[in-house]
Amino acid sequence: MKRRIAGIGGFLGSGKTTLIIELGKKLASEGKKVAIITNDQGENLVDTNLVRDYGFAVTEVVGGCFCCRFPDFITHIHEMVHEANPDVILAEPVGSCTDLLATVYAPLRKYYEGEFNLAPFTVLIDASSLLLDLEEKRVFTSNTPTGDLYSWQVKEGDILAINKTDLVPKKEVPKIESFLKEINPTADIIQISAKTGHNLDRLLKMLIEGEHKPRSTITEEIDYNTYALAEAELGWFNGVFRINSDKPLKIDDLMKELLTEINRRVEKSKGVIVHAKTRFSTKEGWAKASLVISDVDITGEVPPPSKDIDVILNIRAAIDPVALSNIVKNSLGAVTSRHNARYADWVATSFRPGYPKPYYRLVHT
Ligand SMILES: Nc1nc2c(ncn2[C@@H]2O[C@H](COP(=O)(O)OP(=O)(O)OP(=O)(O)O)[C@@H](O)[C@H]2O)c(=O)[nH]1
Ligand SMILES: [Mg+2]
Repeated sequence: MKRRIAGIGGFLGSGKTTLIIELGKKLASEGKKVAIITNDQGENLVDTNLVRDYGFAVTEVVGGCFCCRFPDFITHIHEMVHEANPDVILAEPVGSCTDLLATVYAPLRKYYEGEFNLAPFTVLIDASSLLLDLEEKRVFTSNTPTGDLYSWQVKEGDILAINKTDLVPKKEVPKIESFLKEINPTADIIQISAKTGHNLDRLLKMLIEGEHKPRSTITEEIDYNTYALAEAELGWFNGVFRINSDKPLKIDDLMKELLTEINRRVEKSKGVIVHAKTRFSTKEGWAKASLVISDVDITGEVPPPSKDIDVILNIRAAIDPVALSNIVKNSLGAVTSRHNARYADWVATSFRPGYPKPYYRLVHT
């Protein structure tokens, strides 16, 4: 039996994990077995734990993107196929990654044709971020390495799913569509909201019934130096720690306070958080909080106040990674001391992603 692999890409914070969970729930309700593969440059991932929280079979490729760690990607998929026997595998590449058609889709088609069939490659667009950007002509729309990376992501989508449409006025969406069409005239464009569920049935149908086809329309060559510069503009922080207190602490307030404090300090250092996400868990449950463009959004069923909280924190920000790590530590110190609490068992890494060196690169195949 051939399994279907659906790649769900898109920039950091565009809603990939949220969408994957929602699509996974829909597939499961139709009796299909779903497995998910997540990916990051570092370890200790909020996304992997979150997907597991929702009960899905999950595996992760850490320490580099699917393209640079293609053998790991395949080994992990094979293990998951053996353990979970999935009909559909939903794959989330790192949000700062591109050139995935040549480095992941083409090798899958060439060397694993008998095992997998490929759904159209979906690229998510955060409608609210892009709209802000279009209005102020900032990061994604400008002639910067990040703007270039973003364009490549858009160019690669068989499907461009404009996500978070619940956050933008309807009359503004055509602006986004025409921006996308100019970069990628052949993609199927669909407006969705992973949060409200808008158009997800339609998108799922496209993913289950459609086929990824080799894209002869991409004729230019990606410039890996520019791509590497874009990735290197970001500081990466992945950490785990525990918060202990003599009195029970309110989980949602604490998550908000921590992310807001970190954001305030990053802004003070002239940095910008692209996506900060955290998972707080207690004996009684878990919740996730995300900060994209300064707003904190909480998902999951927030557990009751607790004295012992396990935290995973992942941040991608335009700031020096060492400065970022110090900011996280200082913010955590400030927030815990405000509540007469303490933090312990701190394990963290911070770094800039290295130069992308894909294992395979098969162009126009
Ligand atoms: N309002 C709204 N929020 C959304 C939607 N989709 C995702 N979000 C929120 O956007 C934030 C980021 O979502 P994620 O699913 O973590 O994004 P991601 O693309 O997986 O992020 P990275 O893995 O860090 O690249 C979360 O707070 C989500 O709840 C949507 O359709 N509408
Ligand atoms: Mg994610």
